Amino acid sequence: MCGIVAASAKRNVVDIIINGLQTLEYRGYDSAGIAVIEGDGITIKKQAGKLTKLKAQLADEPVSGHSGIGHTRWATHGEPTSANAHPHDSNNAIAVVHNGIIENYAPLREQLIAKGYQFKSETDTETLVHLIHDYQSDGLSFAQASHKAIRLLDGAYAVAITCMSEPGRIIAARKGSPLVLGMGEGENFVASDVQALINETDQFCYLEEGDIVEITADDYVIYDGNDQQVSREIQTVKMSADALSKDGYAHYMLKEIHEQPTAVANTIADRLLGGRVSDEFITPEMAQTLQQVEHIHIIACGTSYHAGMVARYWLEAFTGIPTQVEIASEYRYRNPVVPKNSLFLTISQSGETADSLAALRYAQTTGYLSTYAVCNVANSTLDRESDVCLLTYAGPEIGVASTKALTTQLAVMALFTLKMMEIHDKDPAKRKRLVKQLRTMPGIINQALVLSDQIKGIAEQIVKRDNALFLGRGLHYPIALEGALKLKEISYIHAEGYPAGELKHGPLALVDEKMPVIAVCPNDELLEKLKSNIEEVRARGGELYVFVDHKSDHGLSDRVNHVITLDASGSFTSPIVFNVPLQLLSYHVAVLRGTDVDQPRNLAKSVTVE
Ligand code: HGA
Repeated sequence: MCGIVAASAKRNVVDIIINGLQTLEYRGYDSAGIAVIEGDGITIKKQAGKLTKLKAQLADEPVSGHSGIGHTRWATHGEPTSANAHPHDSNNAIAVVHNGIIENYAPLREQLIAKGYQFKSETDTETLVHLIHDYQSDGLSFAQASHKAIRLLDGAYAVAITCMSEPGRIIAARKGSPLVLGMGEGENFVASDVQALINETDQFCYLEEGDIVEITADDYVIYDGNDQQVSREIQTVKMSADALSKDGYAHYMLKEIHEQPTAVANTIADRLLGGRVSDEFITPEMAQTLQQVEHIHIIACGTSYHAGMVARYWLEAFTGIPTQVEIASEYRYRNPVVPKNSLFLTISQSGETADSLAALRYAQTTGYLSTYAVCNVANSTLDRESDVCLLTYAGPEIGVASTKALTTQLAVMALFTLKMMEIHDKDPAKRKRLVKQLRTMPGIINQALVLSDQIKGIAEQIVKRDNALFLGRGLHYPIALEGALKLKEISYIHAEGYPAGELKHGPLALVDEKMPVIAVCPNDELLEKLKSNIEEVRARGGELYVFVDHKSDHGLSDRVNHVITLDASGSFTSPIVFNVPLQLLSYHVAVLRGTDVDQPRNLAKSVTVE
C-alpha cells in the first residue's frame, strides 16, 4: 500500500525521503513522487513505475530543500500514471501525499470544480489539496485550513501536507491508516512505518486515530481528534538495518523462508516453561477471562485467514470450544450473531490490515468477552486497539507474499491452544506431548528447508503449466489453500486449493495430463482417504506431486512419479512443516517464470484500504 515519508530539517531532505521510501517499497506500489520546497516554489517530481525511475529523474534534475513530502502510491482511484502519482498540488502553493481513500471525494470535487479548480488527476486525493487551498483563499492559515479540510474527510487516510506560505512546516494526520512521528536533533519526520526512518532517529510517537501533527525542524505539536493539543508517549525503537537487508539472498522471500526456524524459536522462546505455556504469554488475569470463553471467532484476511483455519482445527479438537473463522471483509457486513461469552481474535501480520481493524471496531460494539490480536508489529493499530495482543516475533517481513509471518502466527496459535487446554483443564498428558512437539519445530523446519533443490526440480515441471490444483484434508486443507494462494500470488499461475474429498464434486473435471495436482499427505487419520483421492487423480492421468510424511509413504512412491518426503513429526504441528516446501515450490516457480517475486504485480503488503 502507499507509503508516506516527510521531513523538516536544517539539511537537504531529499535523500532522507527517498531512502525512507525505499524501505517502504515492500508494501507494494506502482508510482512514486516527491515535493520539496525549493526557493520560491514547490518542486514536484513524480514517475509511474518503480522508485528507480524517480531516482533517475532526480539524478538528471536534482532538487534540494529543507522540507518535503514523498510517496509511493498503490492506485485505488485512477490508473497508475505519473499524473495520478502523488504529491498533488493546488496552484503550486500546497502539496499533499495521501494513503487511504477519501470516500466523500466526489461531492467535494464537484463543489471545487464549480469554484473554478482544475483537476489534473483522477485521484480522490487531489480533492484535499484544493480544499485546503480554497480555505486558505478565505483567509485561513495553513494550519487552520488543513485542520478544517481534514476534519471534513470521510474514510481512511494518512496525509502529509506542505505549503509555500510556511516552508518549514509540514502538517500530517491519520485516521484509519498508519502514521508515525519521528523526532531527531533539529529535525522531525513523519512516515507510514518506523522502518522508513530508522537511519534518522530511534525516537518515535505512534499517532492515534484522528491525530493531526504539525512539525518544523525544531518542534512538533500533536492535536487529537477534537483539535485539542495532546502529548503522546515517546518510544525508543531499536531496529537494525540488517533486518531490512536481503542478507545475500536473491530475494527477501527466500531470506524470509530461511528465517523461519529462528522466527519460530524467537516466538516460542520464553513462552514455553517446562511442560507448559508460561504465564508471560497469558497472565493469570487474562486466564480468568479466557476461562469463561464458550465460543471463539477468528477474523483475518489472506494468508492470516489460513492460520486461523488451522487454529480452528486445533482449538476445537483439543479444547472442545466451538470456533469459527471468517474473512474480515465479509464478517463485518453480515450482522454476525455473537453468543454469550465469545472471544474475538484477529490475525494480521502488519496489525494495520484495514478490513481486520474495521472488524475489530465493529466487534467492540457487539458484546464480546474480550478482543485478542495476533500480529507481528508491536504498537500497530491492532496491537493498540485490541484488549490483548499476542505478538509474533518474525522480524520485519518485506516480501509481499507472507511466509515467516504465517509460520509464527501458527506458532502463536499453537501456544494459545495449549494455554486454552490448560485453562479449561484438558488432558494434561496430551498437553505435555504437544508442548514437546512445538519445542522441536525450529529443527524440523530446518530439515524441510533442505528439500529446496529437490523442489526446484518439481518447479521446472510446474512452470510449464497454466493451472494447478492443491489438495489437502483436515488440518492440512488450509495448507493446500495457502500453497495455491502463494503460487498464484508470485508466479501468476492460476491455482486452486481444495479439500481432497471435494475433488469428485467438481474439480476432477479439470484433471488431465496437463493439470499438476499437488497433494499434502501427512501421516494422520485421513491418510487412507487421501490416498484414495490421489488414486482418483492418477486414474485420470493428472500430474501428481505428493508431499508425504516419512512415516506415511505407504506405497505411494511406487504409484506416483513425484513424491517428496519430509519429517513432519506428529500431527499437531505438521501443518507448519508442510507449508514450508509449498513456499519453496512457489518461490522456485516464480523465479523460473521471471516474475517480481518480492513485489508481485497489483499486490500490496500492508493492505490499509478496504
Ligand atoms: N486513494 C489514493 C491513495 C491510494 C492508497 O492509499 N493506496 O494504498 C490514490 O488512489 O491515489
